[in-house]
Amino acid sequence: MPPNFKGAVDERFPGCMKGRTMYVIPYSMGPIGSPLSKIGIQLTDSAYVVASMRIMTRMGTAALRTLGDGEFVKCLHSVGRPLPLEDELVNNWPCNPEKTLIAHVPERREIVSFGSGYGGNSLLGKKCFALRIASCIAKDEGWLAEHMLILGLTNPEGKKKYVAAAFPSACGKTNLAMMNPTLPGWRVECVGDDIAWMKFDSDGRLRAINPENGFFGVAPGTSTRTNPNAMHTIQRNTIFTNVAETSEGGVYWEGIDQMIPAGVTISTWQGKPWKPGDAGPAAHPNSRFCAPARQCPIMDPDWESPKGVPIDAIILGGRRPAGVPLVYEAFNWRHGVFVGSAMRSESTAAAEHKGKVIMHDPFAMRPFFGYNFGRYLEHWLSMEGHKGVRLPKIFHVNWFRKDAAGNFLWPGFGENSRVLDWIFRRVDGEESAKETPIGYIPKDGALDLTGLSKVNYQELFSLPKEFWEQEVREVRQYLTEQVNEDLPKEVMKELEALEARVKKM
Ligand SMILES: [Mn+2]
Repeated sequence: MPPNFKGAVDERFPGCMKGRTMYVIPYSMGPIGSPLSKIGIQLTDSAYVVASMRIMTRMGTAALRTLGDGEFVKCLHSVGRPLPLEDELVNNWPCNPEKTLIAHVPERREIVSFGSGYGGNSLLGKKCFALRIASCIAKDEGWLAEHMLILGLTNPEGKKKYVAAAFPSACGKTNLAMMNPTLPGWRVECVGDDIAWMKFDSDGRLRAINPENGFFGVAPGTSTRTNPNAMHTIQRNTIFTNVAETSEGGVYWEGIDQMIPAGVTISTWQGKPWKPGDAGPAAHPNSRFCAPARQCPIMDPDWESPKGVPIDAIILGGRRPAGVPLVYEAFNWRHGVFVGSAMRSESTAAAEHKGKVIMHDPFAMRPFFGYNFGRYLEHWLSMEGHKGVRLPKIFHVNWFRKDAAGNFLWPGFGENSRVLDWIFRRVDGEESAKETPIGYIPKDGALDLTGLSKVNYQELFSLPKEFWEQEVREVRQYLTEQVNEDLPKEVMKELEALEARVKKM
């Protein structure tokens, strides 16, 4: 812990809630009473936080009863704006940007958050607890706390498997978690859309729970076309943050794909008049819906099962416009851990003029690691050493490859069920793969493309040598610079093996 930490806390907190109500929130991450669940208690001076935590966690007396005299994660939050206000609020948000402090003390199981009302900084059960603190607890206790969705997948014969999947932001994670498959007879059911806590049970099966109780999703781009199940979920009991508002009291955002009825006007997230065609977005690009999971029409019957659901496959992915095929399967667990360490995704750079860049985001955990990334990789590798465990197969997908003209090569959304179908069959041991230098891909005809006319299969799965040479160089540079001497030698060996295979392409 930095020596000035106590000083920084003491400078901010005394008197910071003056004039406001302090709330005490006992809550459970995970179903109440599940051996995989954990309890937290948050203090906050924000009613917005209380209302949102009530949706996102199991809050109240039941959590307190389950806690008894047990251990809990201590969460302290203040917006940092005592009343009466000394200066005017910006955009109606009580916050204190000059003094914002978000700190985690894993060894004391403690979170301190000052000056921000932003979801990730103020709903402390979510990223702060369920990923950063929990990843440390998981390391100590031999399990995994991951930035992954969980879904149940049922084939036309009624056989069911569960998969967990990690994607960086802007890859359609919530859409995949709530997908309506286009492949006839298939069914997807949702266990969670953001976080998975996973632990091997006494039979050696990896069991996962969703520690959350709701969805805190990005609103823009959500529509009845892209995610009808999410649209159904947010019809009631939902908190919208920084979306635009209609004169009828409804909500509006970019990509909502709804006609604005005659006579209805729209005000932006900042309360200014707006009409289609106006400059600037109506809703903030990171505006959110916060809705109870139980309102999702395709929640899995076992989504609250205390023992969790058995995970057969782990899917990793990214937004890769070039070079990375639609799907490939890792050769084995160790190779899969390497694939996770090398995950990259296209994102909009923070500085507007830089445009789009391919960012490294290992396991989609880059902002959420609670401890040293090298140790994290070691922890993943160590799963192989657990006696009698059935390790899930690891896959990598890319829904976002483009052709030379900049058009997507794959239709995505419900059509992604075709990829899930192949993954399902691979997990069942079907001989439907062929080996390539980067992993196994579907052998010719193994991916069901029935009814899809315009897919350029060759281009979708092509592996340009120059691209992969460059990729290896960039991954090596990243791992060397970022992890350095903490990089497990097994991961470096996987990189070198990939380099050698690419050389022979
Ligand atoms: Mn997330």
